[in-house]
Amino acid sequence: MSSFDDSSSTPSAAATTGESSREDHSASIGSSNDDGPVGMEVVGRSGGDPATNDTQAMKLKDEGNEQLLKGHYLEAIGLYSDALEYSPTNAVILSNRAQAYIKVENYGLAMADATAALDSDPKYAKAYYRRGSAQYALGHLKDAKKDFRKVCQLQPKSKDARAKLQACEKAIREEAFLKAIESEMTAPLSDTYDPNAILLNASSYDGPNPLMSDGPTEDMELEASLFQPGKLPREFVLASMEYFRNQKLIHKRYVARLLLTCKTMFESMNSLMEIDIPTEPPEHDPTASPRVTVCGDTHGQFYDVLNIFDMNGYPSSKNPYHFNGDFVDRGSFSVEVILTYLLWKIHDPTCIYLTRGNHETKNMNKIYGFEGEVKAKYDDKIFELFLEVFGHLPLAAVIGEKVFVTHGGLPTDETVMLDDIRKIKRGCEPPETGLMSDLLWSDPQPFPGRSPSKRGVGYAFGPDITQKFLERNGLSLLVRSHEVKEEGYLVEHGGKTITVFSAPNYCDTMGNKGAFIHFDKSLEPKFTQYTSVPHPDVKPMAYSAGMGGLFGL
Ligand SMILES: [Mn+2]
Repeated sequence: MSSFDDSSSTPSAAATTGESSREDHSASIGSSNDDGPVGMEVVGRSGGDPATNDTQAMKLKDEGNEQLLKGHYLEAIGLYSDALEYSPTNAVILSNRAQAYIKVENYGLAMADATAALDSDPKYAKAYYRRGSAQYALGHLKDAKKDFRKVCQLQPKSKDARAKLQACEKAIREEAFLKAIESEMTAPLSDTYDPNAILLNASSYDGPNPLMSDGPTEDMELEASLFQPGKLPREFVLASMEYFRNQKLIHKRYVARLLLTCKTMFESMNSLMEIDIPTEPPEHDPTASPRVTVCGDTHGQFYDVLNIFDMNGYPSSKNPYHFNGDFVDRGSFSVEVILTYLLWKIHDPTCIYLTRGNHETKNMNKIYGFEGEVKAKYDDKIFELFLEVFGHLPLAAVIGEKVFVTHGGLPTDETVMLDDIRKIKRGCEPPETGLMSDLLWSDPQPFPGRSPSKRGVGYAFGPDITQKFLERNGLSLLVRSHEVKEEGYLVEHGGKTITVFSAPNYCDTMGNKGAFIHFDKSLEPKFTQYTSVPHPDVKPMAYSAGMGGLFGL
């Protein structure tokens, strides 16, 4: 619980959030959404009796606080926006809306609101706190530190404020340390890490082994050979998924082998994948048209991923899947989700395709749970290997030569060709700007042109930008993910942009459906929607304790 929280606070582990769009929730958000960049002077209903306006504003703010508490972030944003129409420069309301924006990862809007709050009340500590949190999420550690220091000055007795400042200073020191040793230790961990040295004690591990024999083998060469692309037995993948379902973990030695192979494999691929529509239907559904299944964000919701496979069959070369990024964070079964995808990938590289999302990154994993989860379930070395794998994930795909798929959205530079995307250099965290960041972070907007992103990274791109990109590259459709949608998907830009999101009831609070898309050779999208299934009682963000605390979660 954060003492800076105007709306009191959300229950610790359950407080989680969604990336989300405002356009498609206009009914619940209110008309003030169309007002353009937040933080601008809003000319609203002020003009009436000041006392009445104030009462109205406070009433709407209280309603907003109630929604925020329930984890209904979009509704809260709508109510705060309505309140601001009556009291446009109210620092408390602006600061509360900033908090709601942080919950849905709209860091750009959060910073604008917090700054506007400080314009009207330069001594409002909570607004510095909100802006510091947004800066921190964006990796702007030094700016974050300035804001947290200001909070400490304004509230010298607050232990909470000091803890935040210290966490921030620690992160800055860590970053400086990593930079300093970079020159001596240029070799990635994968170059020196030796899975053969990991002891597997047969008496304490009752999980599956890749030979599918009674116990693990001591023949390291044989074991390693099974973790090569195309060699991993399907039975082992299925047995591992079953083991995960029962909340057990396959042995660290297998995970290490898997990650090392995946890193090498992704490294050898281009940043843009070409995926063909199969010529034969899935084995389990021989009368269906041959198809590729595209899924959006799954965010650690392992039991919902199992449900997708129940509905749509296991991955195979005749039933290929494309998971479009954001496999991890938020949901507390992120390890199980990503291991499942990687096991399938090594079983048969043509049965599953993976593109990187903005959550397959170090900064996000620190805040939204995956780092804590891997360290709790395995260790810090395994986490480092995961980061190496993420760094080499491809960034986009073209399905059937016509459908462009990427996690966030389109670059706004109007000369970008597929070949430029194919050649993007990987093996790194996404830079602040440029092609990689645009693909991972951007969102569509309903009106033409480009705008600064509500998130503070990437851009918002209009229908004209989509149209020109598709035309220039001989494509017919953009499929992207990255934003929760009430129906699990949303068609925009005159049918040219589809958002698909596959984590139903996101973070256990959003109430949305999940969806996936089939593309057969007609390349007409066919949607399947579904609701969430029960999962064991581990709340979303349960492993984010360290950094999640920075966000008043
Ligand atoms: Mn995303």
